[in-house]
Amino acid sequence: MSRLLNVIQGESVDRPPFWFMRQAGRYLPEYLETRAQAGSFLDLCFNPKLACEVTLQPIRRFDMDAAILFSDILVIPYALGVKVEFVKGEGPKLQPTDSPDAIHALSVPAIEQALAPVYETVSLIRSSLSEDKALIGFCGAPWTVATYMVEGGSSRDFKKTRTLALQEPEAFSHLMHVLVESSVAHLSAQIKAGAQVVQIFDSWAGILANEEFEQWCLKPIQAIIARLKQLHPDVPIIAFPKGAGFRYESFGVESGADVLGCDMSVPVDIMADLAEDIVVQGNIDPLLVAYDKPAMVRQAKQILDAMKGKPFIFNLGHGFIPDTPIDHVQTLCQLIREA
Ligand code: 1CP
Repeated sequence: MSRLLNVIQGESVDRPPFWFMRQAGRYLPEYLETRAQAGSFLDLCFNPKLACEVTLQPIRRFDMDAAILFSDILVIPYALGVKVEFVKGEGPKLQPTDSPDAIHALSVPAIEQALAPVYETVSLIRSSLSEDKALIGFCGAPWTVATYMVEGGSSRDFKKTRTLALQEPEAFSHLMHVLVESSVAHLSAQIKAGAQVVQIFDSWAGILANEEFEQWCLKPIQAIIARLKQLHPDVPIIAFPKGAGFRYESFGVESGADVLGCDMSVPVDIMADLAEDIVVQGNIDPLLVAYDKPAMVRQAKQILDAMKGKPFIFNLGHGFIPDTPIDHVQTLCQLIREA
């Protein structure tokens, strides 16, 4: 069994398990090579052999305790029939779903068929991965996926999405319903194919106003978790409500998640307190890992020190950025191994 699963199940471990968000990706030369072979980014996501290869690349180099399926949160809109493209240097571009008519035209798709290559990738990874590594599946939280669908891509202020939720609550609720159902089906299919843990990424939870947070971040995630717990009671769930700030504590307890993913705004003493109630994952600043090795070492030691003996998974506060030097990652892994 893997250290990651052991910690989640409350067993003692020799050192904290670790993996990193965006551990596969553009900071690795071998990723760039496979990426160039694959064609478009979505071609890579839907090519089981190549997607399995890029999932395993960081494990070969750094020997983390877990692999995360190589895919993207935007395969859900794709499965819903939305046109999704990844434009070089510009990020994702989607055909906007920004009117009540466009939203009501959406229905929950037959995910297992629509995303069959993803589940084939999961089983290929599981059969290639050693027993002591956990395989993590994932999806985006409904709120975060909805922002990409409504805005038609990344956004600076998310004004269209927040306004739509405010002015067209019925249509927006339908969109969230479709995303909750699709996410349950998608995570469940990943689990059936071999994922042993799943993470729900709410990357844009932090832009919600106080009244909106409960409705559009907490409740949809609670609904997904409650349904998954019925279907797969033994599969642990990590929830990552990025930017949730002072709401982290109540979210941890109320969401029903097994593990609470902390972003880099959460102070280390607060993480230590949170770990009294739930397994905590986090939260070194990926910018330090990329650009300031001495500060990275200091912060890693602080985190390891404060979380020693507690139910804790070492990770970043958000994903690696493409500039991250490989030797900094190696140093970080070494520090964690020696903890
Ligand atoms: O090769 C490339 O140029 C594409 C870069 C890239 C990569 C490597 C994208 C485009 N997605 C991914 C993979 C990815 N995305 C993983 C793989 C597993 C791993 O972590 O190693 C995961 C878990 C995601 C999840 C994802 N995609 C999130 C949630 C996590 C986060 O970073 O907040 C989000 C918001 C996306 C959307 C997305 N995908 C890609 C881009 C450029 C974006 C937009 C980000 C933005 O709006 O700022």
